[in-house]
Amino acid sequence: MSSSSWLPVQLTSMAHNVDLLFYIMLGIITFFFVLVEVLLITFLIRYRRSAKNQVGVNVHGNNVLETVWTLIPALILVFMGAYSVRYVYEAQNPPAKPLVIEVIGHEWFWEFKYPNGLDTHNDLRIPAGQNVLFDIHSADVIHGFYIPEARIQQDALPGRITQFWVNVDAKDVGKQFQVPCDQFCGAGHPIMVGQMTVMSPDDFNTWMQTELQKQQAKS
Ligand SMILES: [Cu+2]
Repeated sequence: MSSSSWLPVQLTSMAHNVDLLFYIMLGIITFFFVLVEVLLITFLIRYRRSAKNQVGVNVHGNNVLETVWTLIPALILVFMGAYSVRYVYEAQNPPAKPLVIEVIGHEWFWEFKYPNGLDTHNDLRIPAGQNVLFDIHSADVIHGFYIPEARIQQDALPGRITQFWVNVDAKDVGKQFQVPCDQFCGAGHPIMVGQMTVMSPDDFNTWMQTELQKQQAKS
């Protein structure tokens, strides 16, 4: 997966798709911005008031022109909307048999609950090459669970579960990423950052078991 200097690395195929969508939109927007500015400046100079041209032409409108410049933007917006919605559904509907990790927002930390009962604070670990589904909610106020490298965010709401899933490539094993809260949630919001570590599936299972034993020994 490629990366660029001005966006975070692309951790998943979803990140790749989101960036592609972003660049397509940026391209369309840049094209029309330049077109409009060039025409504006050209017309300003060409039709400015001059000695032989003191009074402007009284124009009452042009139905064909107005229909065209309404229809073209409308079609572009419909295209961008349809293109975006596809990815929203894709992000929220995981492929078969995902590993489910429960994500709970607290003032001001992230709690992660793993399938074997292990419970961590701000320490998120995921196995590479597996579909990992996050079941996200909040114990108090609204938080935002955000993985910048996956280009994906869901609000953590009290009393309601939101979801998204990721599948991280095996080449990213050992890498760590920050998982910040991206909804302002009170005085401790800036320090509400979890750490996500990508592990090999074997290491992940071993880690889950050992941590659970440590946790049980303590209680
Ligand atoms: Cu928060």
